[in-house]
Amino acid sequence: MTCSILILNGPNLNLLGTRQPEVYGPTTLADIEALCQTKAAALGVDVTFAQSNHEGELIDMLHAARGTHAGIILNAGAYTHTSVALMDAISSIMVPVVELHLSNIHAREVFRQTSYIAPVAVGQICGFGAAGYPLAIDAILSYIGEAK
Ligand code: CA2
Repeated sequence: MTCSILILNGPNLNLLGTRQPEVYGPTTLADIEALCQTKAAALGVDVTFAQSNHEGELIDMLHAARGTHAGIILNAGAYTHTSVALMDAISSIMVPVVELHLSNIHAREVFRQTSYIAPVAVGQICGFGAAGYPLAIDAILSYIGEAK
């Protein structure tokens, strides 16, 4: 069966490429999805790409990943720094999660240096801009043993 990966993006990431390019780069979320689909096709895996500005919807999508996706790449946006609910959802689903950020959250404001996702993720990639997404696909596939 083809390995399926969920790439989940949180609040405000739908605005990528339209504002603050000095922080998040010029690439739009649609460009990033295209990058991920190209990478996935080259590796022979399926990628489902999604974005929501709503915490509960992100939690619903994490729950729905059980039995559907072999791994998850999560850029939880600002919920990274606030959401015990997302942390609990990840703990409960038994699907490995790679935490991803465009920016290097450790080199930014102090409040961004705390992640509620990190303790329940298998690892974190941050600071590489849009290029972090294909890196995260390699990372999650390596973790689940599907590395090509
Ligand atoms: O670096 C990342 O990927 C972040 O997850 C992005 C979040 C931020 O709150 C995290 O601390 C780090 C913010 C995404 C907001 O994206 C925008 C894009 C264009 C214009 C405004 C916001």
